[in-house]
Amino acid sequence: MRKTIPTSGKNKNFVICFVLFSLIRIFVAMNNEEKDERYMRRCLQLAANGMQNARPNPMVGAVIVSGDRIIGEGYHQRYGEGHAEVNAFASVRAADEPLLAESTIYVSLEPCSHYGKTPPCADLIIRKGVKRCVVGCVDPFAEVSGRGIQRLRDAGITVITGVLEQECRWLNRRFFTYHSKHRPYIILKWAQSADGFIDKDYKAIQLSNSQTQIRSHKLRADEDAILVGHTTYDREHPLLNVRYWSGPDPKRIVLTHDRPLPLLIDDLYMQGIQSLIVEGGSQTHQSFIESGLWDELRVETAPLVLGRGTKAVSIPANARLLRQETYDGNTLTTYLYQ
Ligand code: AOF
Ligand code: ZN
Repeated sequence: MRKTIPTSGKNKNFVICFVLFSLIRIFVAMNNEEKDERYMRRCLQLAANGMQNARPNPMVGAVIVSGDRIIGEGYHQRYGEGHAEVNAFASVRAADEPLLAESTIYVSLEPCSHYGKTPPCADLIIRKGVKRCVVGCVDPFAEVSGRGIQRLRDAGITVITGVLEQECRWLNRRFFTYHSKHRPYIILKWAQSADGFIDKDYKAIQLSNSQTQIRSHKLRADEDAILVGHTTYDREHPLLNVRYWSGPDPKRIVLTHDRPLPLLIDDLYMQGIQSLIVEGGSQTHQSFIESGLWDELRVETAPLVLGRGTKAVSIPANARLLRQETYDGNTLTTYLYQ
């Protein structure tokens, strides 16, 4: 026989209140999460403006929010100059300064805790008296690496971490690879025919079109160094500079037998080079792949059948397709190491 527990009117009211209260809490939490992501997206948008000029520093964006209004925003514009947080605070109007005590600062990278070219941003945030800080990702730089977040918490600021973490790390993939793997971010890049040859009868042939050439030159302007094997160098004497885009030329490197790959990569690390494009040929690509020294593959495929020549390397089994784009008949496929 089933027993029923008698529920008094008071108890019923209590249960209803509890359920309502829990629902409101869930709703508020979901709303906060959505809001945090929205403002972190704005940080990422701002940060990306630092491409080219911020390096070797990371690209960082910061947004200061009071209620539902952005009262300040900024990004790290140029190496050696103010960090994102400094620029965001500087943009707050005098009339809005009193709102800082009730505000949240969003930053795509952990605020720094060290004296570099500029004083610690964590101290600035504490001095400005904001009550909450939302961080995209932890700074991998050994001098910071969690200390900025700790300093904010010790000062009684509520710190939320890991909002859009993957996107924040992806934006600074060169900086992250450099500081955590102690080597540059490596992009292997080549152009091939539809039947997988990188030249025609072992002689160089133009496979890119004018649109993909522009993209290649933008890539050169965005990365620190570019490398070719000695065979390609002797055969083609490539210029490897930026001509169809604007920006700095990458440092040019030729891979020779007298410098084994691990030594060369160590050397680039010591020189502070955070990213490297490897343009080939196939033997050079093969040695990078065999050593597991790559992060990204960029393959351009032209709609041509060549039949004979040097074969492009095969896409390794651990490559994950990221995207495919077509420019005037040529396909650009990007893969990531996984
Ligand atoms: C931040 N906000 O906007 C950036 C940070 O030599 P400095 O003073 O410019 O410091 C460079 C280091 O500061 C850099 O390696 C990285 O760890 C951090 N970058 N930190 O709080 C920023 N760009
Ligand atoms: Zn800083």
